[in-house]
Amino acid sequence: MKALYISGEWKESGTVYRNINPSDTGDCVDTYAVASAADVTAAVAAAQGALGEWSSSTPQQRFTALDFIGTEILDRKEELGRLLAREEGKTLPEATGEVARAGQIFKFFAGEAVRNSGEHIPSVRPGVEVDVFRQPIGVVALVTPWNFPIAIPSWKAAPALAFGNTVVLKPAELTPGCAWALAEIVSRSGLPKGAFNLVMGKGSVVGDALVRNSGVAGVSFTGSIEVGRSIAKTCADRLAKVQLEMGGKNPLVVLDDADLSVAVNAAVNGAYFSTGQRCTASSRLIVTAGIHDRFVAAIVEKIRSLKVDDALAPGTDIGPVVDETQLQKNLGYVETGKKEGAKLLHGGERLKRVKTGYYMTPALFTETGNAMRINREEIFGPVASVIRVKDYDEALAVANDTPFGLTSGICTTSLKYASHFRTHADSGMVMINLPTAGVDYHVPFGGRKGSSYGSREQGRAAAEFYTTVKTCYTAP
Ligand code: UN1
Repeated sequence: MKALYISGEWKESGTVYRNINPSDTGDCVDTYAVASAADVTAAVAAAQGALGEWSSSTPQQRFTALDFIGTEILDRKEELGRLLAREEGKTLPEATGEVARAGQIFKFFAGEAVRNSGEHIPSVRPGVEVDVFRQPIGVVALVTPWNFPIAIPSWKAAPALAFGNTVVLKPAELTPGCAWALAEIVSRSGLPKGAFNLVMGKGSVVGDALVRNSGVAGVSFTGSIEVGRSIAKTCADRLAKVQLEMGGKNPLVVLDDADLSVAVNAAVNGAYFSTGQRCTASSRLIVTAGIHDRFVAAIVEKIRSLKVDDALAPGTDIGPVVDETQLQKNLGYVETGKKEGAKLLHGGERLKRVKTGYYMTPALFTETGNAMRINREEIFGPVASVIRVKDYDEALAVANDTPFGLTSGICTTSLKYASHFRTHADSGMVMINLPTAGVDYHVPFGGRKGSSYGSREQGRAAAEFYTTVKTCYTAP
């Protein structure tokens, strides 16, 4: 059994979770301890206990610990990539890439720990000096999803620790393996006991107890909009800081003047890679009339060439869906789309492979309207829709007509349209001639409207959430 990590000790539990490989349901990756409410209380108390020591650590100590973690993750990226692909189902190259990104995130925030500077500002009053600096907020709860099981815990934990906070991590129930591996590396990084704690289990039990704990000063959450909304309410009640990254219904606009192969590659990558299980996925392909038929023909040809199979098998392009519940949800949306009058041009069926797993063919709908449920609700699977529009103006209006606003993309060779789109797209991130998914680790990440709440993650913007500003007046 892989244990919980609380106050620098490994703690087993009477209840265990069996981590099943979605590519091969006969393969149990390992068993993981499930935390009780008392474990959550103990983890928060441990994090509070470590706060004095870690918040007063030197930038060099923080750099050394985070750099150690980043180096080990990078050194073990093949092995951890296999674990990730095995527990979550993204392909081995995607999984290894995600692990590398996690390592780079720790390296980046190791640097940020030593660059944590403030400002010296002359006062408007004579003889007074003003200094502005950042301090940690306290104990932070990190509640993370299954689709990026090492990158997201890393992009929350690394800045949290870099700025002197202490951490309780609650990874998704479905993917405890990568979080446990991360905790094991952290346990050898020289952090004080209790500075980083791992509690595993269900969001509705373990996550809920964590978010409600009055010792938690801030909650950073990535997951569904429903859960995000309820976490925000709980945090508002006790005035805790909160940062939410939720869904997307990201548009990729393809204009008549686009380079067809650039557009098709961006659309296929954005819509189907990682089995479409990315909040940054391109699920609405908004295509102008002059290129529509050529684009549809080319994308279908490309989708047909994609190999759906075991995430660990060489040559697999698309791994399985994460579990049966998500697979049923995806297939349900395929039915919904058909009932709404969309044309299912390709895929959308359950697939059998040598090993029993949660496989489905990537689905493409055409002749869809933006008001259809398949174009309004986040599906979180390999299902995309083409929406035909007459021109750029209509494309922009449709792109922005959504309750979400995480990423948006445009494929065009026109500087005029690219530049207009990046100003007017109502989203936190805009991609030009690139997939809407797949972001850098050193720049801000986040969205607008129903996609995000609170300040941005990653890059230097991460300091906004993980620190609180102090303004200090001195009359020497
Ligand atoms: C990416 O597209 O590289 O949960 C990152 C998600 C996002 C991360 C996407 N928070 O899908």
